[in-house]
Parts: sequence; structure tokens; C-alpha cells
Amino acid sequence: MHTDTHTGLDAPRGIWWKPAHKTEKMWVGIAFGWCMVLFAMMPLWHLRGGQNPSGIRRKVDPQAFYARTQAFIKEYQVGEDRGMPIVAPPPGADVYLTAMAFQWTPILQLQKGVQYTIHLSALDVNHGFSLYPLNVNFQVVPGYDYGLRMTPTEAGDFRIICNEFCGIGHHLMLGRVIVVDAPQVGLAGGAR
Ligand SMILES: [Cu+2]
Repeated sequence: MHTDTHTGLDAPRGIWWKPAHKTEKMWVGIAFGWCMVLFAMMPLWHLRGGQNPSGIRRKVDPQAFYARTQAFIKEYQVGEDRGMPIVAPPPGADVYLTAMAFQWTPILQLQKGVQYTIHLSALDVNHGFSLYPLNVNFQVVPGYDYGLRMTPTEAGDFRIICNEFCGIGHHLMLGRVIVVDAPQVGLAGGAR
């Protein structure tokens, strides 16, 4: 209802606005141009930057994935660390890593400069694959096989940290990836 009472909320009468100043127009233009640059960067990052990895994604029964991981361990186990198997798959192999509360199974021993397809999945709840100290982060989802083509570029002893809160032992959920320099030919059966 309109009344004669004037408050600060009343709109001024008539045409009170003025055309935008040319510096304002210029800044709107710069902001719009920058939006377009960032928009173009999204496909560019995907194609050139390795920002969004292309991988294999398919549904999988969590128990079946865990059984596949156990078969993978049985095939390529080379040792163990405090009861956790150390597995050294051959170059180009499909590698299976199961996340569960609160461990990563198994320990992987990979070769530098060799491509692997790392299959990540979880047995129970969502976990986060975070390779420390590198900046590599992936969601690990039960019922979902996430196959990533990875080529280790650095030798070392890396840790997998769970970066998705998964329960009371979340902070203890540490995995291990060992990257060795040269192919260890002729060491089969050798002491270490
Ligand atoms: Cu966790």
C-alpha cells in the first residue's frame, strides 16, 4: 500500500540512474575477459595439465574387488612389513589397492619410469587416497573401481594418507608405496 509517509526505502522518482562510467565499463570488460580465460583453462587443464586424470571407472562389488586384491597379492608378493604384504607387480601390470577401515592393502613396490594401472576401491566406506609428500589426491569409493594410469617419476618411500574421515582410526590409516630406481633383475630369491 502506498502512503505519503517517506522512508529510506522509497525509490527515488524519475530516471535517477546515470550511464556507467567508462572506468566501470572497462573493469566489467576486464572481469568478463578473465572469466573467459578461466573458462578456457578448464578443458586446457584437462588435456594438457593432467589436472583431471582420465582413467577407468566401473562398478564393482566390494568383496569381489577385495578378492581381486588378494589374488594380486598372491601373484606378486615379494615380502612383508609388520604383517602387511609387499607386492612388486611387473611393468604395465594392473595394480589393486583396497582401502578399508583402517588400512591400505597391500604395500606396493613400483619401478620408476614405468606405467601401471592402479585400481583403487574401498571395502567399507569412502576413503581418500593422498600420496604424501606429493600432491596426489583421489576419492576411493566402495563399489566403484577407479583405475588410474600412473608412472612414478621419483624413487622413494612414500606414504598414503587417508584424507576422507572414515571413523575412529582414520588418523592411523597409513599406507605405503615404495618406488625403486632400476628394475631389480636377477634378485629373485636374493636376500635383502
Ligand atoms: Cu580415513
